[in-house]
Amino acid sequence: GRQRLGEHAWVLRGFALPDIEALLAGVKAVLLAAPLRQMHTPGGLPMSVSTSNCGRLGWVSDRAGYRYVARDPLTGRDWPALPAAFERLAREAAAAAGFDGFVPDACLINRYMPGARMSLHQDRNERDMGAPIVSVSLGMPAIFLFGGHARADRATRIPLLHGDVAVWGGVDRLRFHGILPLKAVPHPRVGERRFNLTFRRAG
Ligand code: MD3
Ligand code: FE
Repeated sequence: GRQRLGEHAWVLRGFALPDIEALLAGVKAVLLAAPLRQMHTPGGLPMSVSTSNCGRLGWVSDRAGYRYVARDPLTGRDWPALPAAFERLAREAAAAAGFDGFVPDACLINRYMPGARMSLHQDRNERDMGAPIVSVSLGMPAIFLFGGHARADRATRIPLLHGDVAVWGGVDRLRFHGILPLKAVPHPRVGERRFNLTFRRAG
């Protein structure tokens, strides 16, 4: 089913389930070439989430700020290419939410262990704010915070489960959002972790 969160924000329940094995194989291959690492905020604090990227551009954060770069600073090489299953899923999910022609050039992989969280923030480092963001949840469940356009706006709590895909664009693209600290509820296939893939048009 398709659950509407905002004018241009949708959760597609279980949309990725038919492709789960291809997606997990893609995550495994990408993380072999571009290992997970803990980024630091521009303020110098380590994030509780570990990250990597695939696609032409990858999101990084350090004392110099948040930005997209073509090379992995850890290996000095280009980020691994987007696996075909990633690109197709992102395009099909965007179309199902009314965004035809979405071609992502960046995929951020976030890995949450129990207790990891992401505090309320906006995604404003992408050049093309007309393109949506597509997010795929794999593994342990999480509670997503869907806020408004000001940090102080009340946030709605939305569970995101293994296989759910969320799509955000248009007027909802700059909403504040976050993830509550994860509970340790081992997933039968993925174990005690959650992966979130976010597909963007960054360049
Ligand atoms: C709503 N990741 O990487 S994805 C991020 O589950 C991020 O790892 C979270 O926020 C995660 O920046 C949430 C869902 C998401 C992504 C972008 C959004 C929701 C959004 C942009 C605007 C509004
Ligand atoms: Fe975000």
